[in-house]
Amino acid sequence: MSNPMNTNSKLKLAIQKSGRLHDDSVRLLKECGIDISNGINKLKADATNFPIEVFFLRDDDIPQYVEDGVADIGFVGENVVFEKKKKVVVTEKLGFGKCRLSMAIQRNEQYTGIGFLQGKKIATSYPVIVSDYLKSNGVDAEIHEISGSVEIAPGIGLADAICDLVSSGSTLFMNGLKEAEIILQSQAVLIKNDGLGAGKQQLLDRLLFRIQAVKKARNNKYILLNAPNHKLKEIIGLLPGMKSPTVLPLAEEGWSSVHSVLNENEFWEIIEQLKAAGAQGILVVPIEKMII
Ligand code: PRT
Ligand code: ZN
Repeated sequence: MSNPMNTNSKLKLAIQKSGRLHDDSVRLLKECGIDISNGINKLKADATNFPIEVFFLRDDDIPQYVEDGVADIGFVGENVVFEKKKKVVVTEKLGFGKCRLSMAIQRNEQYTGIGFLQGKKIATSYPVIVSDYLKSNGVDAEIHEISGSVEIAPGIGLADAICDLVSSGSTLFMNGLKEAEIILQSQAVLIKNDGLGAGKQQLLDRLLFRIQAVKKARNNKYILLNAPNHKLKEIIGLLPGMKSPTVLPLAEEGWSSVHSVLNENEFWEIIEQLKAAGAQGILVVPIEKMII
């Protein structure tokens, strides 16, 4: 039996030191019951209540550290994983850091399809993804790699188009650009080293179990409602639930309380149907963890 306090038996996790993914990465760990609150501003931190050691790194470096086994796993944008092409395994989508990598052109130009880019100059921080994309579409264009403020390139005459990450679209808008083509959708993912040993894999499975419970809970709501007994069958028919809903008699004769779980995507539609079917006193409660 290995000593659980031995560093080698700890799962080494790399997360972004600062930037857009940092807070959500720490929050996800916290929601998984893993506390690293003393470690902020350090290079690494130990969790107090799970055999995990957290490294704080630049997002661009995370795939390399995971490939080399310096870290066993990492939380990083899928866009970075595709760009770096390291030998790592994408294991789980984490549900935050959502964005898309898009081609954008000046607003006053008319986009005529991917052929528009033929012979043009494209500024980007993602030269590998962009070059693969152009190649697979049979387009020959010049790629200018720049590491930041890509959106200003067309305005200063450095490029005809850019390829950059977009979330709200306001950066493009403020720079007189418009989105022309989405190249990929991205979000933060958990990557793991390709040759993780059995002990580490066991720890990762425990962590993944928790992450999945947190993700499911985020996407679902607990719902309680009162229903007249003669409408129960119709109301229960509207509820997907985990198995069948819980039905309890109310003190008032002829009424029952119904408890179930609703997915966020179908939530409002089902609530409307429940009301129309005679449900009353509908309560919706967030779920902290969901294990099914
Ligand atoms: O210091 P370090 O190298 O670690 O960080 P970084 O500056 O390279 O990355 P950071 O913190 O900006 O982004 C980290 C990750 O967050 C990215 O790799 C993506 O996976 C994810 N992400 C999600 C985003 C965005 N959304 C995003 N909108 N990364 C960058 N942006 C930028 C984009 O480049 C553009 O400048 O935000 C601007 C566009 O945003 P909107 O809302 O105006 O469209
Ligand atoms: Zn970076």
